[in-house]
Amino acid sequence: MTLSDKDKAAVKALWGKISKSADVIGTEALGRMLVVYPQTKTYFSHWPDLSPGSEPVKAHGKKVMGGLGLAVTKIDDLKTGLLELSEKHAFTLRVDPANFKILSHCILVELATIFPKEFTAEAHLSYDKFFTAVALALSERYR
Ligand code: HNI
Repeated sequence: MTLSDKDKAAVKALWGKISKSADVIGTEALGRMLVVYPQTKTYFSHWPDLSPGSEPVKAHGKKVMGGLGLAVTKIDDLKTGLLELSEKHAFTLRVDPANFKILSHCILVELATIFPKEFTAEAHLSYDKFFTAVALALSERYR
């Protein structure tokens, strides 16, 4: 998956807005993932409360969006830029990479909900490609 210059520009342009609402988007997307795809709950069974909007969901949503913010700054070399995060998800957390697509989908749904005007089909396409590239970079250390 290669991001064109146009994709990169589209991702960066909308990220300006997204980053201002990152906490809300992260909380909502993570809460949505845990409800719609309950199999993802297994990774967070050590949390006291996995319900939408709970404190751990909020705190973790913030972390995930921080990781995506890092990815935006490393958009020209995601593999290197996300190597440490990949290492962590592969060896310490042992997250099945199939879940990256699931979370990406939930974030896309939130972007469409929160930014109905700005999240055009073109922006959707660029963000879909971006999340695919991020997922691939996060999977780098799995083999
Ligand atoms: Ni993920 C921890 C970023 C997808 C399960 N994750 C993190 C951290 C960041 C992060 C940042 C904090 C790391 C640290 O403490 O050093 N995760 C991301 C990003 C994506 C992603 C950018 C994809 C968009 N993670 C997923 C998915 C799952 C997942 C799809 C499982 C369904 N992540 C975890 C778990 C932790 C985690 C589990 C540790 C959380 C905790 O509280 O123990």
